[in-house]
Amino acid sequence: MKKYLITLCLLFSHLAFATPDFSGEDGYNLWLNYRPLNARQQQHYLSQLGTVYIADKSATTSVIKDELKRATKGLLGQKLSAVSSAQSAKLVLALNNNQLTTPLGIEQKSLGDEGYAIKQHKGQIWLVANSDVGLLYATFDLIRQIQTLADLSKINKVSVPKVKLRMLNHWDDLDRHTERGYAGQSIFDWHKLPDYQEQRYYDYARANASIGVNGIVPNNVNANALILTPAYLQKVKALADIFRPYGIKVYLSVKFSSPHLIGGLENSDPVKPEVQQWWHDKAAEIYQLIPDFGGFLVKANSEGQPGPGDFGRTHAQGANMLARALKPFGGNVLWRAFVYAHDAKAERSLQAYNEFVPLDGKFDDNVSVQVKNGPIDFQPREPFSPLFGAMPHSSLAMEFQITQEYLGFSTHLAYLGTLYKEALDADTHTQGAGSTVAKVVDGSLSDSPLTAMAGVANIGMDRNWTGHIFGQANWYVFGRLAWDHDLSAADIADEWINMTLTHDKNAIDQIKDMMMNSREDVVNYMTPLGLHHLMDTGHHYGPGPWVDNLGRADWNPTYYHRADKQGLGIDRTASGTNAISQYAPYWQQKLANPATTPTELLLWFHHLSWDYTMPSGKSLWYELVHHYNMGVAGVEKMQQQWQRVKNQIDPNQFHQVEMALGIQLKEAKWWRDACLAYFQTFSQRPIPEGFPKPVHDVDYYKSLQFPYAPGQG
Ligand code: BDP
Repeated sequence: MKKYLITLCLLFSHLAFATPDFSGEDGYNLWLNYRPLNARQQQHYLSQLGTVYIADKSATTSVIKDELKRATKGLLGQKLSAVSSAQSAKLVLALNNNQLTTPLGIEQKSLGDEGYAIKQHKGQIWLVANSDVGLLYATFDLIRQIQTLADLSKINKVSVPKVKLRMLNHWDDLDRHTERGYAGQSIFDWHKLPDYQEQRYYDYARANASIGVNGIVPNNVNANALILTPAYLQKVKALADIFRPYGIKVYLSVKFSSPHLIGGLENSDPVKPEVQQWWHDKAAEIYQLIPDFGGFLVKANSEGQPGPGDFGRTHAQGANMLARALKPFGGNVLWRAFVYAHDAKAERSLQAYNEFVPLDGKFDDNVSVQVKNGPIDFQPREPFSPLFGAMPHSSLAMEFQITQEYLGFSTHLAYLGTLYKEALDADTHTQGAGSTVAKVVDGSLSDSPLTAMAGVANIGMDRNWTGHIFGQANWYVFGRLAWDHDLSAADIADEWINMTLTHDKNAIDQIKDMMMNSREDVVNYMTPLGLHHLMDTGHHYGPGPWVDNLGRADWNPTYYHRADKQGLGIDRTASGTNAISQYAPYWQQKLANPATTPTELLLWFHHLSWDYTMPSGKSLWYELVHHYNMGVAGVEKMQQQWQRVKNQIDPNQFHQVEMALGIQLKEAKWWRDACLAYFQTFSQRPIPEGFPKPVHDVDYYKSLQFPYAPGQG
């Protein structure tokens, strides 16, 4: 009997060991994961916050109360007791303009519509704002302070967003397919709306409000005109009603040819009075349903989408026509600058600048031109787009991609905080040193008061929302930087880890190190040293540097890397495409010469010989091989680091990331081997000693097919 028992125990212990535990937190709660603090910490915060007074009553205050309840019950083991006077409360939430005069002497103006203050005052903690949405932001900040174990005893902060419109752009189709989405179907169930209102919508709104996102576009920029039909507008209204108390406005992607497609007009030429009238009437219809509707996002004359160019009109004429329809109701137009015209002779990286800079100053004041961070298309690394700084009389919005179309879908760990910061901190030198992209975007370097930052969402129906647990960090960091671009990527990573995964100091250090290096690892094993656009066709999954047979020259990777017997890289100096002429003189000078070009962008701007001597003293070929291998080594290191934190992470979350890292390593090697095998056919040089040779020949890598890779356009 005893023997049996021992065998049974051994069997079960073995099973427990071998089977991952998927019963714990699976990521659904995101960073609003209110796990209980330890008893000492709970005691500490309860003594500071035990009783609460909330002065105002509104739909948003209900959200505040619910969230405070949920957070304190989870984190502190009990909810705060509500009291009926500010004097008797430890925690006071008050509108600055309320009859209840706050004792803090905060100037109302300094907080604006959405800013807030959190101040310790004579043993009380005050949350003060001019609006209830400001108070909601303050509440989420206070919760974050607790989740990150901050000291509240001397808290004294004022926080005001640096950018006005902080938006998520979903590239979600009405049939729930998500273009470039890798986390399952769209969360927006258009078929069941308006009547069926998923819990997810509320949790999505909470998550967005917690990071300050105040606008969402639920439908794809490759828009379906149906979204503006009465039946769909009812569905949009249902979403807007849900999101309103969270301070979130709904915008829509619209198809420029809607007047023709759903309005029955002969065409959609923006100078025609009947077309203008159609948009005016449509705007009035929308605002009747949704009084705080945000406005329109437009992809026009780009990748086959219709636009004003179809009638010989400019982007400004098209954008202003829509802006004038929205203006009486306070709406805005986000007009995308992601254009490369079908007939353009200019090299692709030049085209957005060529089309838009001549229009500087011609856009109405409720239009923002939405520019991707780099001149091509969300590559793992690009220089900043030369449009930033080149249109000082226009509002320029930043568009980042949060979904990892070009950085490993949802199976690669790539923390994008470092990418976003690199872009925002880049110095355009357009108005002297210090003219950073961030200052263009936050309006300090332009005469337009409209400021905006958009992120292409990575959200879907997967239980953990983003496919990869660490994809959540990219949603999080986008929101935090849109609020305040001066925050550092490392500090935001620190917050996110504390809130989402663990409070263990050593584990935080390991995980932060993984995150901070992860994007560079991806750059190294995919597109090092300024290479770009090497991905395979259509789905963009995996390497395809050999592709040279697509309908347009600038869809082919060969157009961008220009590998030949002599060397590698595209010459964008005066002897080549002269794209450097679009940058300020400071950069023109630097970029004209490989020796003064930042190494990480070398092959973006120069075609260099395989034997070119790199700053390290080694040849270009050697450094290329070295970088591809550094990328792979980086993933191996992440795997080791992750194993080290195993005991500090919820098993379910741990296993998800563990499995994804396994895929990432396989795919990093695949990228390295496929690219090096291919480039070697030009360089005709051996793989330097000490580095592994590609496992297969190029033909093998070329033969791989992925007809069902997710997210195709
Ligand atoms: C590209 C995507 C494509 C999008 C396009 C865009 O591959 O699916 O429609 O960007 O930004 O990166 O409009």
